[in-house]
Amino acid sequence: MELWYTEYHTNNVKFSLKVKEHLFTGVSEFQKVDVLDTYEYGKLLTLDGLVMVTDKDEFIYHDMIVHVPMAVNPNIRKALVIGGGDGGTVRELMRYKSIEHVDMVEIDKMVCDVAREFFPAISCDLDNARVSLYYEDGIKFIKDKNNVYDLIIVDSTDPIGPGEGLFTTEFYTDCFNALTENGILTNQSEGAMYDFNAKELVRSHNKIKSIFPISQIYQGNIPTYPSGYWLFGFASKKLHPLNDLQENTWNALNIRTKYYNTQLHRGAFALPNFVKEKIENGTV
Ligand code: AG3
Repeated sequence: MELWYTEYHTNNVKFSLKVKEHLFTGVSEFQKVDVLDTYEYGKLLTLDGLVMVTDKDEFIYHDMIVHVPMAVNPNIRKALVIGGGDGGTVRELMRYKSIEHVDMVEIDKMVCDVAREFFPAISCDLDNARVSLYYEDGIKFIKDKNNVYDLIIVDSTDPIGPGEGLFTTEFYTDCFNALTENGILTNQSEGAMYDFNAKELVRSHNKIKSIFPISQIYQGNIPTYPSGYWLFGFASKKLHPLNDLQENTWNALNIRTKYYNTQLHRGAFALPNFVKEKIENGTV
């Protein structure tokens, strides 16, 4: 008998992976958490049935959400990660000696527990001495923070369920206030191919660009996310993702990455016309 996991990317598109074993299923206060062992992508973590990470392609997402802002400001000392319970984002941040401290706020402890048990290579820095882990609602956590973080990474789910409040104007305004003068915000911004994702991309970008002087979208290829083509947001008070790219400084750090490099950094901001149009027009 064959066992397959399926995520509906739209009502008319299914994405399926052949499964060796269903390793974990649990229902937390916030969502349904599952771990599956798949033939092609290794272990897979899903939340409410949607792909979050797989062993095989997680490096792409985590490289892009972390190294892009770090190469624009390699002097980042204090960072905040909202969501990211699997630990991949924190793992990449910990590769910079210059980072003094990371606050990570994950609403659902079950995600971290499951990551520790089934994804040791992703969760390996959750207990790093430079990381403070809070099992709290990121929306509340950030409210009273002023001028504290050089970098905020919103490593969220899709804007349905517990991730929804992380796509609001109020939340982005709180991020703006929590950032220092050179502060950068990166977030996962959904996709552009399917309407559901594209609507969220445009909606969140419209909000962020009304708050931050600099706001740009960049891309990465993530085979297990809807359409395999995914987008990220880069927003900041001062630093431009291309004009301020510290190419030589970043390369001198000698951080070995599997996806990111500074040439790709430039290319990531060169968007296809169909995406540019949606973003510029502010509609899908
Ligand atoms: N964050 C999830 C991105 C959205 C995926 N969407 C989907 N499969 N429909 C990933 C967290 C990784 N740290």
